[in-house]
Amino acid sequence: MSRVITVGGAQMGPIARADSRKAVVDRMLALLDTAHARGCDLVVFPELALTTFFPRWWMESQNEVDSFFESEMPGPDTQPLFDRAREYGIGFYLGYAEKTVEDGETHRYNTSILVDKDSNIVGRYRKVHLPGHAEHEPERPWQHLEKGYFEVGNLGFPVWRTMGGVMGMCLCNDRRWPETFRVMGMQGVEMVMLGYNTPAANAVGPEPFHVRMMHNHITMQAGAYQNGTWVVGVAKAGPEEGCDLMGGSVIVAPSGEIVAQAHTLGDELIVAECDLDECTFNKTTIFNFEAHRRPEHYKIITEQVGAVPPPEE
Ligand code: CDV
Repeated sequence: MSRVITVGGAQMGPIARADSRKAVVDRMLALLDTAHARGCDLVVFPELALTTFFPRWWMESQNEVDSFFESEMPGPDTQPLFDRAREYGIGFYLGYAEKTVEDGETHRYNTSILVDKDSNIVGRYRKVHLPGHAEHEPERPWQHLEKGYFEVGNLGFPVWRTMGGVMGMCLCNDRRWPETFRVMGMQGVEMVMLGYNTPAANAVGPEPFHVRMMHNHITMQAGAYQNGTWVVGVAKAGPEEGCDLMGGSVIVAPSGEIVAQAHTLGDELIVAECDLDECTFNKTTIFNFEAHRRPEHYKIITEQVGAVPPPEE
């Protein structure tokens, strides 16, 4: 049986702070229409796809922060997305800010869900590597308050057997950490989906755009190659409320090669036919974990957080 999944990376251009959920969902529906016309089985939307990237503002009012969160999924604004996707028989990945009550306590996560072709939510991931800072840092050109507005995800990096393959998810900054991909690789992942919001410039120091874009791509290419998996990385792009987001969405083959790449900073669908059987070559040769891994030498990775150089002479 064929294990080819036609995947659409639904890059999104800027979302203004004042944009309604309906306006954003209408754009996503248009991307779904294009995906349907191009024969997609699965569409990947960005991180925090339903709103502007709100952690760039310091907000003192929790009510104001909460206006960017969803407390139900699907809710009235997002139901059309689920309905249209089911009509087309398309699964999707969606990043959004999740507000949830667990054991009587309210929690807020930077979340993605995986929705199958029947519009059932089959997977949920909560971002583990939250970048930025928790307090207001007025000297920055823009804030990055993910550590203030979200809790660290509590679900680890699970994978799900669905849509004919082994599917995994992560979000933005997670892609920079090889542990993200390896933990999913250890569960046989065949496609990792991730959305991101990455500024074109570094807020805290000089870093050329081309270097930042290289980091964006090499991390995903390395994750793909070193674990023998497809990686679908999808950006929010373009000038958003005074912050330029880099774009550069890609679909990466298990070889590490980029097979599709966005060329705009707007709403754009990139498409690739992803044969999950292509994962087998790396997984059974150079990265045959069973044959070659040496976990007895890796303990420091899970037992220690920061780097500890040897004492100076
Ligand atoms: N949304 C993010 O996680 N953004 C981060 C920061 C560091 C820009 C990123 O890794 O792209």
